[in-house]
Amino acid sequence: MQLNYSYDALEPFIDTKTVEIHHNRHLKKYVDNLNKALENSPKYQCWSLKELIKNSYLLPYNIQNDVINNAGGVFNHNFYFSGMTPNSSRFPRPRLLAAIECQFGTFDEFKSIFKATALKVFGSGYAALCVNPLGKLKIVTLPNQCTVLPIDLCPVIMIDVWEHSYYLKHQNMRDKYIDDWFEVIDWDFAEECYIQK
Ligand code: MN3
Repeated sequence: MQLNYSYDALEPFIDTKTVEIHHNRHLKKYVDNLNKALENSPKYQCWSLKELIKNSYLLPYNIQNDVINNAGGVFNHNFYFSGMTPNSSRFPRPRLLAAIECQFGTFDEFKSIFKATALKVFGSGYAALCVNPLGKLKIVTLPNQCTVLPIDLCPVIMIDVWEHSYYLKHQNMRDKYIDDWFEVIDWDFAEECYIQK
């Protein structure tokens, strides 16, 4: 997946080296490993990431785990990188904002609940604001490279809290990283995800 911003575009919030290594090495590794897992199973190579993740039980047993972990890694990273922009409005767009206010009170209250949730992820994983098929918002955490697809949710915003996402700049201060990530959220993308659900 190509980024639609340069590696240094998210400075000073997310540093150049972190974005470069995260995209060019971590995400690339998931892509390479997924291709490797599927190399002897050509009939599944045309399946989308969503199809692979949701229907992984249909795959040959010996590749199921590799496909779930690596397709999950690609799906989650694609969403994470697509959800950031150097031109953030720093505030949700109208329809998502209305839903956030309806469910959490104010944007600031939502932010503090989301932040507390992202801080509580133990070990490696993600925190996400999702929308369910009825349009209700839900904050969830995902361990490792699990995705929201099997629980029938659509991500709206999602933060990677694996240490490789922030350690070079923020070291052990995940809370500062979460604050900085809030400065680069692409709320136009989030609005689209919310509307399309
Ligand atoms: Mn990552």
